[in-house]
Amino acid sequence: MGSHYDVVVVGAGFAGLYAVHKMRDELGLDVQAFEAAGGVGGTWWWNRYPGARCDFESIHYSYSFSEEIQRGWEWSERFAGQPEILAYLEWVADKLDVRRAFRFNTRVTSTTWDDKAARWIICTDDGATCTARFVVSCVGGLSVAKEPEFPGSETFRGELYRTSSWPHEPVDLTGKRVAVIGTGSTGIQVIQEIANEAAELTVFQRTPNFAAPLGNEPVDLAQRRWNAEHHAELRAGSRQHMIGVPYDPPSGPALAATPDERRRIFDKYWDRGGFRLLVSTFSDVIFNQQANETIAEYIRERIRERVKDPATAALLCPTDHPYASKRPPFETGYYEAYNLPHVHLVDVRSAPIEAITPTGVRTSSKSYEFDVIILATGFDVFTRPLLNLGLRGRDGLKLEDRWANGPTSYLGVQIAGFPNLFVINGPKSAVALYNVPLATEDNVNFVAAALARAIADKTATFEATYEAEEAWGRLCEGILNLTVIPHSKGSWYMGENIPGKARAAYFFAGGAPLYRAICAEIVHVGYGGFALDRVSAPIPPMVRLDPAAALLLGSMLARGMKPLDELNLDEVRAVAESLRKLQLPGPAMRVETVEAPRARIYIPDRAGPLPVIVFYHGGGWISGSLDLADAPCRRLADENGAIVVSAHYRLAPEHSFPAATDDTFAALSWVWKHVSAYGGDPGRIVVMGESAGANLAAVAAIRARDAGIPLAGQVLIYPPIDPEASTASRTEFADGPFFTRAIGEKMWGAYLGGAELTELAAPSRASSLAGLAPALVLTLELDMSRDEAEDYAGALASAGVPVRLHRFDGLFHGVFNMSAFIPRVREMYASIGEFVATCKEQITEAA
Ligand code: NA7
Repeated sequence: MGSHYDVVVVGAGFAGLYAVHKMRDELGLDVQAFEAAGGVGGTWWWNRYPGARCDFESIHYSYSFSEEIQRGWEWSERFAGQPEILAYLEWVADKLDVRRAFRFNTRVTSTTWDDKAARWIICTDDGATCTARFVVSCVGGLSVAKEPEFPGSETFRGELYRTSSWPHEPVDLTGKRVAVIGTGSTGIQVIQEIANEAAELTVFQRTPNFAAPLGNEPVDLAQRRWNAEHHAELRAGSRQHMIGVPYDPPSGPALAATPDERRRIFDKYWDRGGFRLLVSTFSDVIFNQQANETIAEYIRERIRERVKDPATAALLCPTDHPYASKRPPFETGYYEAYNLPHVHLVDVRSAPIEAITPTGVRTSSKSYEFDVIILATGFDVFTRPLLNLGLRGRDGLKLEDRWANGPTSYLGVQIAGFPNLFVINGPKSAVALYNVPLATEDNVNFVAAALARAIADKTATFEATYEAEEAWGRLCEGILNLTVIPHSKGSWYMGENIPGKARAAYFFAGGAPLYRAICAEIVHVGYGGFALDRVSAPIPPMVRLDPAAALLLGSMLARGMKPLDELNLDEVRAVAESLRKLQLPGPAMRVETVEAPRARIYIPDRAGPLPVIVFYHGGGWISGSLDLADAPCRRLADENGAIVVSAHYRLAPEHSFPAATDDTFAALSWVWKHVSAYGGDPGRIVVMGESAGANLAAVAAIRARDAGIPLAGQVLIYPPIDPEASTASRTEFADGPFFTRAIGEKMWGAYLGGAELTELAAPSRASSLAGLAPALVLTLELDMSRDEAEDYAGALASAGVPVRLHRFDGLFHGVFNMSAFIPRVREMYASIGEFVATCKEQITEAA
């Protein structure tokens, strides 16, 4: 056995260079690195094809960790070409002096876990073996080319090139008949670059792509310097942006805009170039097929404007997949290339390529002759580069067996069963939709912190648990299913570009802010979801989120939402009112207002007498309004065929306890006496509230019992019950998601205003709960008030009150007001509907 190291790093791209620097220079570890290529650069070492360039601006597609590196390099183009990016990475490698950590031209062939010694055994293709406590894979996601499906390439008598292993010496295409197979990002870059060089260029296209302008241009000297000097302000906010670049936020949903507004916004971002067309136009294009079609048709129109021959234009217009369901490519003069007389487009969807022949390409309908064939047919993404490391984990577990049904991982960083193996930008990481250098730095930093922790604690094994991996997999899949991405056909996004490969979620599509927040939470709770020396820490709340709730939280983070407890009173009130934008609109109906007590009465167009719901809005007793409750009350009235009275109450701290409970009880008493005038049945009143409003509803139910007001039911939607409750959920969800213990305490404090805690504030303190109206208690898994609400439901049941308890997994406090973005809120309405219907029956039976 050869040498032993603390860490073996594999790969010398963006990830490998930074990982070596971080582990060796910052953690002081003994690091050996391997790279199959002859030098540093990763993707940018291999992909030397004509026209190769990045499609995030170079000022963003570069490292951010070092002030010196950011200041020291000036980019000559907005989107640098491959030679400049490679030169940059070589310059960085020299600056960090990391080359000496690498053995180049050395491929790792097997990586085997030795459980007894708690270390990895790494074999390389030069016959050497070494061992390491940790392996950090920096092999990249798109680093293994797809195997060509057509036979005969070895028989071709001309020159055959693959874009992903392009020769280092110049390739002269002048005067030659050239074929390009593939029209993904790579094919498009090659085609537009060589169109003017080749004598004849024939493009074999199977699926047309939605290419949009890149917007590349040279950067003059003064601007270059300015960019280097002002990197901090240029990059500010990048990490809080969904895709890791500080582009404009979108202008709301496309479906809410007029055709003219849509055109104006699409034009604006079409001209500004790159991913802006996707992320700065409209918020729904990636989520809603109908919205997506507006942008898809816009791009098709632009293609038809640019390509002169209508038949060729038609062939270039994608119609079988939504925009951005495949990785969107960007172009510079791509479509104009097809106006050149010597550029030909061949549709190999209708007549597939059958073989490469000694003289060219044969499709099912025709043979073509070429001097040069260029294969731009894509990559076996994410899984193949790791499989090629020959990984065997605990008990000889082979990675190919583990991944037989598709990749599994936790955060994309670890794979259960493979202790001490860390992956930078692995399958199910955020990298596919997150500016690569920043995604890379985030992952390397996370891994370095994990290593530091393991070393400090003398932890022999650090690994993801199977349960955490499953939860993460569910979240990745759930989020992806909310987007149009699964509607792509043949995309590497879904693993579908490789025949026989498992169709799965290969990446986390929740965006950078959410991914970063989840990683931060995992660290904060002591590596939740990981097992250190086989002792596992619980999976943190954010990993257990309902996918839609996760996405909503991600977009709040991207909009710079501060934790609620850091907001002042006016800001909390503004946030509460802003929740209205997250609600589904309520149906139109007759609404009456009364002033004493102040209330809105929602009256559906049904024959009465109707059941009655008295509703109290949420907002922590300090915020919220009848406006906030408007859409929910309309929906409750419509779905339940009920008169809904939405009752105003005075807010703290201006009006502390008992103002709110007095107001809400007064409203209930008024309803009992007067609701028949509005078509309501005073014998069928259900008192209902959300959050603090649910606390008020519970108290109102007690006061109603004591005052002899008959209630048919009480619906408590995640009620806070007692500020002094000491429950597991208060601890577990103290930091959210969304609603924190600190804001909860502030709200209770403001409401009570120093008053003594009695049953009129904390209903569980009532001397007796017997004789209360039947209750429906809705609780949320990821809510700090969950346990006190469930305990209250238990106490009601013990007192003989009929109780239904319904807990919703994956949801956090406040979601009742987020129905437009969290579809499962409809389950809460359904539960309420069933309960209210039962209340009717009870009363009917009693009558
Ligand atoms: P892509 O995006 O996977 O594109 C590969 C292209 O090759 C695509 O047009 C494929 O058509 C085509 N292809 C693959 N196999 C065949 C066969 N058998 N016949 C005809 N055409 C075929 O890879 P790229 O290298 O362009 O881009 C990869 C990433 O690099 C890119 O997303 C950026 O992140 C950077 P299909 O669509 O499958 O019909």
